[in-house]
Amino acid sequence: MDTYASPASALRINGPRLWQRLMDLAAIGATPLGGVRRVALTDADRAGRDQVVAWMQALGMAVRVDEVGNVFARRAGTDPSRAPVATGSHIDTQPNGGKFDGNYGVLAGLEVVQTLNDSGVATAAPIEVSVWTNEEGSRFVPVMMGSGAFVGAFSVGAVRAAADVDGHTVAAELARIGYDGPHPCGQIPGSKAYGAFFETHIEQGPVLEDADLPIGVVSGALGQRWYDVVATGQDSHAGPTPMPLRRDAMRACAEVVRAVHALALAEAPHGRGTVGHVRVQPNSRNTVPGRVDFTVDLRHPTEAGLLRMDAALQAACQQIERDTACRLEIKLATQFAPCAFDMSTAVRQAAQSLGLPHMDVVSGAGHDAVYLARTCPTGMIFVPCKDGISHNEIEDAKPEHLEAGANVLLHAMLQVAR
Ligand code: HGY
Ligand code: MN
Ligand code: MN
Repeated sequence: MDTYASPASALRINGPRLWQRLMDLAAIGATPLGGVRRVALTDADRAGRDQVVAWMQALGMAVRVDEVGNVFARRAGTDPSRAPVATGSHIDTQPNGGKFDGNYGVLAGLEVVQTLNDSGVATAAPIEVSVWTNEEGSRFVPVMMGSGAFVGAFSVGAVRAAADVDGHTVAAELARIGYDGPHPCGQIPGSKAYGAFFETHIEQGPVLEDADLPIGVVSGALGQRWYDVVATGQDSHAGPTPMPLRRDAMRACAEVVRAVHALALAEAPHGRGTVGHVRVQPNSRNTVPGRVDFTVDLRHPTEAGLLRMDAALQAACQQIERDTACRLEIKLATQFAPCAFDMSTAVRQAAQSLGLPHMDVVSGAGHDAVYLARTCPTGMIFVPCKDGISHNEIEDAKPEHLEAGANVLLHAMLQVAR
Protein backbone atom coordinates (compact mmCIF):
# COMPACT_ATOMS: atom_id res chain seq x y z
CA MET A 1 0.00 0.00 0.00
CA ASP A 2 1.37 3.46 -0.84
CA THR A 3 1.45 5.86 2.04
CA TYR A 4 -0.70 8.83 1.22
CA ALA A 5 1.41 11.47 -0.59
CA SER A 6 -0.35 14.81 -0.32
CA PRO A 7 -3.76 16.41 0.26
CA ALA A 8 -3.81 17.48 -3.42
CA SER A 9 -4.05 13.94 -4.75
CA ALA A 10 -6.65 12.98 -7.33
CA LEU A 11 -8.47 10.74 -4.80
CA ARG A 12 -12.24 11.04 -5.17
CA ILE A 13 -15.07 9.13 -3.56
CA ASN A 14 -17.51 7.10 -5.65
CA GLY A 15 -20.71 9.17 -5.71
CA PRO A 16 -23.05 6.54 -7.22
CA ARG A 17 -21.89 3.98 -4.64
CA LEU A 18 -22.58 6.46 -1.81
CA TRP A 19 -26.01 7.26 -3.27
CA GLN A 20 -26.87 3.55 -3.55
CA ARG A 21 -25.95 2.92 0.09
CA LEU A 22 -28.09 5.89 1.11
CA MET A 23 -31.04 4.43 -0.80
CA ASP A 24 -30.42 0.92 0.58
CA LEU A 25 -30.36 2.25 4.16
CA ALA A 26 -33.42 4.44 3.50
CA ALA A 27 -35.34 1.31 2.52
CA ILE A 28 -35.08 0.18 6.17
CA GLY A 29 -37.97 1.88 7.95
CA ALA A 30 -39.18 3.51 4.72
CA THR A 31 -42.41 5.53 5.08
CA PRO A 32 -45.15 6.08 2.44
CA LEU A 33 -44.09 9.64 1.49
CA GLY A 34 -40.46 8.67 0.85
CA GLY A 35 -39.18 9.26 4.36
CA VAL A 36 -37.69 7.04 7.04
CA ARG A 37 -38.90 6.03 10.48
CA ARG A 38 -36.09 4.49 12.51
CA VAL A 39 -36.74 5.97 15.94
CA ALA A 40 -33.91 5.29 18.42
CA LEU A 41 -33.63 1.71 19.73
CA THR A 42 -36.73 0.45 17.93
CA ASP A 43 -36.67 -2.68 15.76
CA ALA A 44 -36.21 -0.46 12.72
CA ASP A 45 -33.16 1.17 14.35
CA ARG A 46 -31.78 -2.31 15.02
CA ALA A 47 -32.25 -3.26 11.38
CA GLY A 48 -30.50 -0.08 10.26
CA ARG A 49 -27.65 -0.68 12.69
CA ASP A 50 -27.26 -4.28 11.52
CA GLN A 51 -27.00 -3.13 7.90
CA VAL A 52 -24.36 -0.49 8.69
CA VAL A 53 -22.35 -2.94 10.82
CA ALA A 54 -22.45 -5.43 7.94
CA TRP A 55 -21.04 -2.77 5.59
CA MET A 56 -18.35 -1.89 8.15
CA GLN A 57 -17.29 -5.52 8.45
CA ALA A 58 -17.31 -5.97 4.67
CA LEU A 59 -14.84 -3.05 4.52
CA GLY A 60 -12.52 -4.98 6.84
CA MET A 61 -13.06 -2.62 9.75
CA ALA A 62 -12.85 -3.68 13.41
CA VAL A 63 -16.27 -2.96 14.98
CA ARG A 64 -16.97 -2.29 18.68
CA VAL A 65 -20.16 -1.29 20.55
CA ASP A 66 -20.15 0.62 23.85
CA GLU A 67 -22.40 0.68 26.93
CA VAL A 68 -24.86 3.14 25.43
CA GLY A 69 -24.99 1.48 22.03
CA ASN A 70 -22.56 3.74 20.17
CA VAL A 71 -21.01 1.77 17.28
CA PHE A 72 -17.37 2.40 16.21
CA ALA A 73 -15.54 0.92 13.23
CA ARG A 74 -11.78 1.28 12.85
CA ARG A 75 -9.53 1.10 9.77
CA ALA A 76 -5.98 0.53 11.00
CA GLY A 77 -3.27 3.10 10.31
CA THR A 78 0.44 2.45 9.67
CA ASP A 79 1.31 4.14 13.00
CA PRO A 80 -0.91 2.75 15.77
CA SER A 81 0.52 5.30 18.20
CA ARG A 82 -1.28 8.07 16.28
CA ALA A 83 -4.67 9.26 17.60
CA PRO A 84 -7.44 8.07 15.27
CA VAL A 85 -9.05 10.57 12.90
CA ALA A 86 -12.79 10.05 13.11
CA THR A 87 -16.04 10.86 11.40
CA GLY A 88 -19.61 9.80 11.95
CA SER A 89 -23.15 10.87 12.74
CA HIS A 90 -26.42 9.07 13.56
CA ILE A 91 -28.85 6.73 11.83
CA ASP A 92 -31.76 7.10 14.25
CA THR A 93 -34.43 9.35 12.75
CA GLN A 94 -37.39 11.50 13.67
CA PRO A 95 -40.74 9.64 13.56
CA ASN A 96 -41.35 11.13 10.09
CA GLY A 97 -37.71 11.69 9.22
CA GLY A 98 -35.80 11.80 5.96
CA LYS A 99 -33.26 9.69 4.09
CA PHE A 100 -30.28 11.97 4.71
CA ASP A 101 -30.38 13.51 8.23
CA GLY A 102 -27.55 11.69 10.05
CA ASN A 103 -27.47 8.76 7.63
CA TYR A 104 -25.43 10.80 5.15
CA GLY A 105 -22.67 11.47 7.71
CA VAL A 106 -22.25 7.80 8.58
CA LEU A 107 -22.32 6.57 4.97
CA ALA A 108 -19.98 9.34 3.78
CA GLY A 109 -17.53 8.01 6.37
CA LEU A 110 -17.85 4.46 5.01
CA GLU A 111 -17.41 5.81 1.48
CA VAL A 112 -14.16 7.51 2.54
CA VAL A 113 -12.90 4.19 3.91
CA GLN A 114 -13.90 2.26 0.78
CA THR A 115 -12.18 4.87 -1.41
CA LEU A 116 -8.98 4.48 0.61
CA ASN A 117 -9.28 0.68 0.44
CA ASP A 118 -9.91 0.70 -3.34
CA SER A 119 -6.94 2.98 -4.01
CA GLY A 120 -4.61 1.10 -1.65
CA VAL A 121 -3.90 4.26 0.30
CA ALA A 122 -2.73 3.82 3.86
CA THR A 123 -2.92 6.58 6.45
CA ALA A 124 -0.53 6.96 9.37
CA ALA A 125 -3.40 7.52 11.83
CA PRO A 126 -6.21 4.98 12.20
CA ILE A 127 -9.54 6.07 10.71
CA GLU A 128 -12.77 5.58 12.69
CA VAL A 129 -16.42 5.82 11.65
CA SER A 130 -19.01 6.15 14.43
CA VAL A 131 -22.78 5.71 14.74
CA TRP A 132 -23.97 7.69 17.79
CA THR A 133 -27.00 6.45 19.73
CA ASN A 134 -30.21 8.52 19.85
CA GLU A 135 -28.94 11.75 18.35
CA GLU A 136 -32.51 12.89 17.67
CA GLY A 137 -33.76 12.95 21.26
CA SER A 138 -37.27 12.28 19.95
CA ARG A 139 -37.98 9.10 21.96
CA PHE A 140 -35.43 9.48 24.76
CA VAL A 141 -34.04 12.68 26.28
CA PRO A 142 -31.35 14.04 26.25
CA VAL A 143 -30.78 14.79 22.61
CA MET A 144 -27.37 13.73 21.17
CA MET A 145 -27.41 11.14 23.94
CA GLY A 146 -24.67 8.77 22.75
CA SER A 147 -22.12 11.44 21.88
CA GLY A 148 -22.96 13.35 25.08
CA ALA A 149 -22.28 10.25 27.18
CA PHE A 150 -19.09 9.61 25.19
CA VAL A 151 -17.65 12.99 26.25
CA GLY A 152 -19.01 12.81 29.80
CA ALA A 153 -21.80 15.40 29.42
CA PHE A 154 -24.12 12.75 30.86
CA SER A 155 -23.33 9.75 33.07
CA VAL A 156 -23.70 6.30 31.52
CA GLY A 157 -26.03 5.41 34.40
CA ALA A 158 -28.33 8.36 33.76
CA VAL A 159 -28.42 7.62 30.03
CA ARG A 160 -29.18 3.91 30.52
CA ALA A 161 -31.95 4.80 33.00
CA ALA A 162 -33.62 7.30 30.66
CA ALA A 163 -37.14 6.15 29.77
CA ASP A 164 -39.59 6.91 26.98
CA VAL A 165 -43.23 7.95 27.56
CA ASP A 166 -44.19 4.27 27.87
CA GLY A 167 -41.55 3.60 30.55
CA HIS A 168 -39.14 1.61 28.36
CA THR A 169 -35.57 2.39 29.48
CA VAL A 170 -32.54 2.83 27.23
CA ALA A 171 -30.82 -0.10 29.00
CA ALA A 172 -33.74 -2.44 28.38
CA GLU A 173 -34.10 -1.36 24.77
CA LEU A 174 -30.36 -1.68 24.08
CA ALA A 175 -30.47 -5.24 25.40
CA ARG A 176 -33.63 -5.99 23.45
CA ILE A 177 -32.11 -4.93 20.11
CA GLY A 178 -28.71 -6.49 20.85
CA TYR A 179 -26.67 -3.28 21.13
CA ASP A 180 -25.93 -3.25 24.86
CA GLY A 181 -22.24 -3.19 24.10
CA PRO A 182 -19.39 -4.20 26.44
CA HIS A 183 -17.03 -1.40 25.53
CA PRO A 184 -16.64 1.33 28.19
CA CYS A 185 -18.30 4.52 26.95
CA GLY A 186 -15.77 7.24 26.13
CA GLN A 187 -12.76 4.96 25.81
CA ILE A 188 -10.90 4.97 22.49
CA PRO A 189 -8.62 1.91 22.16
CA GLY A 190 -4.98 3.03 22.18
CA SER A 191 -5.63 6.75 22.49
CA LYS A 192 -6.86 9.32 25.00
CA ALA A 193 -8.82 11.30 22.39
CA TYR A 194 -9.42 11.52 18.67
CA GLY A 195 -6.86 13.45 16.61
CA ALA A 196 -9.84 15.13 14.98
CA PHE A 197 -13.54 14.50 14.39
CA PHE A 198 -15.46 15.57 11.28
CA GLU A 199 -19.20 15.30 10.65
CA THR A 200 -20.84 15.66 7.24
CA HIS A 201 -24.53 16.60 7.28
CA ILE A 202 -27.25 18.17 5.17
CA GLU A 203 -27.79 21.79 6.25
CA GLN A 204 -31.47 21.27 7.12
CA GLY A 205 -32.08 24.95 6.34
CA PRO A 206 -32.23 27.18 3.22
CA VAL A 207 -28.93 29.12 3.35
CA LEU A 208 -26.72 27.06 0.98
CA GLU A 209 -29.51 26.43 -1.51
CA ASP A 210 -30.39 30.16 -1.56
CA ALA A 211 -26.71 30.97 -2.16
CA ASP A 212 -26.51 28.15 -4.74
CA LEU A 213 -23.35 26.77 -3.07
CA PRO A 214 -22.49 23.06 -2.67
CA ILE A 215 -20.44 23.29 0.54
CA GLY A 216 -21.01 24.91 3.94
CA VAL A 217 -18.02 25.30 6.27
CA VAL A 218 -19.79 25.08 9.62
CA SER A 219 -18.28 27.61 12.03
CA GLY A 220 -20.46 26.56 14.98
CA ALA A 221 -23.90 25.56 16.26
CA LEU A 222 -26.68 27.29 18.21
CA GLY A 223 -26.96 26.55 21.91
CA GLN A 224 -30.15 24.82 23.02
CA ARG A 225 -32.40 24.66 26.11
CA TRP A 226 -35.09 21.94 26.17
CA TYR A 227 -37.91 22.13 28.75
CA ASP A 228 -40.68 19.78 29.86
CA VAL A 229 -43.76 21.74 30.94
CA VAL A 230 -46.89 20.51 32.73
CA ALA A 231 -50.00 22.72 32.67
CA THR A 232 -52.47 21.70 35.38
CA GLY A 233 -56.05 22.97 35.52
CA GLN A 234 -59.20 20.96 36.11
CA ASP A 235 -61.15 18.51 33.97
CA SER A 236 -64.67 19.87 33.54
CA HIS A 237 -67.68 19.56 31.25
CA ALA A 238 -67.39 21.47 27.95
CA GLY A 239 -71.04 22.50 28.14
CA PRO A 240 -72.21 23.55 31.60
CA THR A 241 -68.87 25.06 32.70
CA PRO A 242 -68.98 28.86 32.12
CA MET A 243 -65.87 30.23 30.38
CA PRO A 244 -64.74 32.48 33.30
CA LEU A 245 -64.86 29.52 35.72
CA ARG A 246 -62.75 27.17 33.68
CA ARG A 247 -59.21 26.09 34.55
CA ASP A 248 -58.38 25.05 31.02
CA ALA A 249 -54.89 23.55 30.77
CA MET A 250 -55.09 23.57 26.97
CA ARG A 251 -55.64 27.34 27.01
CA ALA A 252 -52.60 27.73 29.28
CA CYS A 253 -50.56 25.62 26.83
CA ALA A 254 -51.81 27.68 23.89
CA GLU A 255 -50.76 30.91 25.64
CA VAL A 256 -47.28 29.46 26.23
CA VAL A 257 -47.04 28.55 22.53
CA ARG A 258 -47.81 32.19 21.65
CA ALA A 259 -45.27 33.42 24.21
CA VAL A 260 -42.55 31.08 22.87
CA HIS A 261 -43.14 32.34 19.34
CA ALA A 262 -42.97 35.97 20.51
CA LEU A 263 -39.79 35.60 22.60
CA ALA A 264 -38.01 33.87 19.71
CA LEU A 265 -39.03 36.62 17.28
CA ALA A 266 -37.71 39.15 19.80
CA GLU A 267 -34.27 37.52 19.29
CA ALA A 268 -34.39 37.70 15.48
CA PRO A 269 -32.72 36.64 13.24
CA HIS A 270 -31.13 33.62 14.98
CA GLY A 271 -33.45 33.04 17.99
CA ARG A 272 -35.59 29.90 17.70
CA GLY A 273 -38.58 28.68 19.80
CA THR A 274 -40.64 25.55 19.22
CA VAL A 275 -43.38 23.63 21.01
CA GLY A 276 -43.24 20.27 19.24
CA HIS A 277 -44.73 17.66 21.53
CA VAL A 278 -48.11 17.99 23.31
CA ARG A 279 -50.03 15.39 25.31
CA VAL A 280 -53.56 16.39 26.34
CA GLN A 281 -55.46 14.66 29.13
CA PRO A 282 -58.13 13.33 29.13
CA ASN A 283 -58.00 14.16 25.40
CA SER A 284 -61.78 14.03 24.99
CA ARG A 285 -63.54 16.49 22.70
CA ASN A 286 -66.19 17.48 25.24
CA THR A 287 -64.06 17.70 28.38
CA VAL A 288 -62.06 20.84 29.28
CA PRO A 289 -58.49 19.46 29.59
CA GLY A 290 -57.23 19.35 33.15
CA ARG A 291 -53.65 18.51 32.22
CA VAL A 292 -51.36 19.17 29.26
CA ASP A 293 -47.74 17.93 29.10
CA PHE A 294 -45.68 19.69 26.44
CA THR A 295 -42.13 20.56 25.42
CA VAL A 296 -40.33 23.84 24.69
CA ASP A 297 -37.16 23.96 22.54
CA LEU A 298 -35.23 27.30 22.67
CA ARG A 299 -32.09 28.03 20.61
CA HIS A 300 -29.69 30.96 20.23
CA PRO A 301 -26.13 31.63 19.01
CA THR A 302 -25.11 33.19 22.36
CA GLU A 303 -25.41 32.09 25.99
CA ALA A 304 -26.70 35.56 26.92
CA GLY A 305 -29.44 35.23 24.32
CA LEU A 306 -30.46 31.82 25.68
CA LEU A 307 -30.68 33.28 29.20
CA ARG A 308 -32.81 36.21 27.93
CA MET A 309 -35.18 33.75 26.29
CA ASP A 310 -35.30 31.64 29.46
CA ALA A 311 -36.18 34.72 31.54
CA ALA A 312 -38.87 35.75 29.06
CA LEU A 313 -40.37 32.24 29.17
CA GLN A 314 -40.46 32.18 32.99
CA ALA A 315 -42.07 35.65 33.12
CA ALA A 316 -44.67 34.75 30.51
CA CYS A 317 -45.58 31.57 32.39
CA GLN A 318 -46.13 33.48 35.64
CA GLN A 319 -48.52 35.83 33.84
CA ILE A 320 -50.31 32.93 32.14
CA GLU A 321 -50.82 31.20 35.49
CA ARG A 322 -52.58 34.34 36.74
CA ASP A 323 -54.67 34.70 33.57
CA THR A 324 -55.81 31.07 33.38
CA ALA A 325 -55.89 29.96 37.05
CA CYS A 326 -53.76 26.99 35.93
CA ARG A 327 -50.39 25.88 37.31
CA LEU A 328 -47.35 25.72 34.99
CA GLU A 329 -44.41 23.55 36.14
CA ILE A 330 -41.32 24.09 33.97
CA LYS A 331 -38.36 21.66 34.13
CA LEU A 332 -35.15 22.12 32.18
CA ALA A 333 -34.70 18.74 30.45
CA THR A 334 -31.36 19.30 28.73
CA GLN A 335 -29.15 22.13 27.55
CA PHE A 336 -25.89 22.77 25.78
CA ALA A 337 -24.02 25.99 25.11
CA PRO A 338 -23.43 27.47 21.65
CA CYS A 339 -20.26 25.93 20.24
CA ALA A 340 -17.54 26.79 17.69
CA PHE A 341 -15.82 24.23 15.42
CA ASP A 342 -12.04 24.70 15.31
CA MET A 343 -11.31 22.55 12.25
CA SER A 344 -13.08 24.93 9.85
CA THR A 345 -9.73 25.75 8.26
CA ALA A 346 -9.13 22.11 7.31
CA VAL A 347 -12.64 21.91 5.85
CA ARG A 348 -12.15 25.17 3.94
CA GLN A 349 -8.74 24.01 2.58
CA ALA A 350 -10.24 20.71 1.46
CA ALA A 351 -13.07 22.51 -0.37
CA GLN A 352 -10.56 24.86 -2.01
CA SER A 353 -8.26 22.00 -3.06
CA LEU A 354 -11.27 20.43 -4.76
CA GLY A 355 -12.31 23.69 -6.41
CA LEU A 356 -15.67 23.62 -4.61
CA PRO A 357 -17.36 26.98 -3.89
CA HIS A 358 -18.24 27.28 -0.22
CA MET A 359 -19.36 29.65 2.53
CA ASP A 360 -19.32 29.72 6.34
CA VAL A 361 -22.60 28.79 7.99
CA VAL A 362 -23.88 28.40 11.56
CA SER A 363 -25.84 25.24 12.35
CA GLY A 364 -29.34 25.76 13.72
CA ALA A 365 -29.48 22.05 14.47
CA GLY A 366 -27.56 20.23 17.15
CA HIS A 367 -25.18 17.50 15.99
CA ASP A 368 -22.96 14.89 17.63
CA ALA A 369 -20.02 17.06 16.57
CA VAL A 370 -21.21 19.62 19.15
CA TYR A 371 -20.24 17.22 21.94
CA LEU A 372 -17.13 15.82 20.21
CA ALA A 373 -15.89 19.43 19.98
CA ARG A 374 -15.45 19.33 23.78
CA THR A 375 -12.75 16.65 23.48
CA CYS A 376 -10.91 17.08 20.17
CA PRO A 377 -10.44 19.38 17.16
CA THR A 378 -13.77 19.17 15.33
CA GLY A 379 -15.16 20.30 11.99
CA MET A 380 -18.48 20.01 10.15
CA ILE A 381 -19.29 19.99 6.46
CA PHE A 382 -22.77 20.96 5.22
CA VAL A 383 -24.35 20.32 1.86
CA PRO A 384 -27.67 21.81 0.71
CA CYS A 385 -31.00 19.99 1.02
CA LYS A 386 -34.06 20.68 -1.13
CA ASP A 387 -35.95 23.80 -0.02
CA GLY A 388 -34.04 23.59 3.28
CA ILE A 389 -36.57 21.04 4.51
CA SER A 390 -35.62 18.34 7.05
CA HIS A 391 -37.30 16.39 9.86
CA ASN A 392 -39.85 15.69 7.15
CA GLU A 393 -40.48 12.71 4.87
CA ILE A 394 -39.91 14.84 1.77
CA GLU A 395 -36.31 15.66 2.81
CA ASP A 396 -34.17 15.49 -0.33
CA ALA A 397 -30.64 16.28 -1.54
CA LYS A 398 -28.76 16.19 -4.86
CA PRO A 399 -26.34 13.30 -5.53
CA GLU A 400 -23.72 15.75 -6.78
CA HIS A 401 -23.88 17.75 -3.55
CA LEU A 402 -23.67 14.62 -1.40
CA GLU A 403 -20.67 13.51 -3.48
CA ALA A 404 -18.98 16.91 -3.11
CA GLY A 405 -19.45 16.88 0.67
CA ALA A 406 -17.97 13.39 0.96
CA ASN A 407 -14.95 14.46 -1.11
CA VAL A 408 -14.41 17.40 1.24
CA LEU A 409 -14.65 14.97 4.16
CA LEU A 410 -12.09 12.66 2.51
CA HIS A 411 -9.54 15.41 2.02
CA ALA A 412 -10.15 17.12 5.35
CA MET A 413 -9.57 13.80 7.14
CA LEU A 414 -6.46 13.05 5.08
CA GLN A 415 -4.94 16.42 6.04
CA VAL A 416 -4.88 15.13 9.62
CA ALA A 417 -4.53 11.36 9.17
CA ARG A 418 -1.72 11.07 6.63
O1 HGY B 1 -32.71 18.89 17.45
C1 HGY B 1 -31.72 18.91 16.74
O2 HGY B 1 -31.16 19.96 16.50
C2 HGY B 1 -31.19 17.64 16.13
O3 HGY B 1 -31.98 17.28 15.03
N1 HGY B 1 -31.19 16.56 17.11
MN1 MN C 1 -28.94 15.02 12.35
MN1 MN D 1 -32.31 15.54 13.13
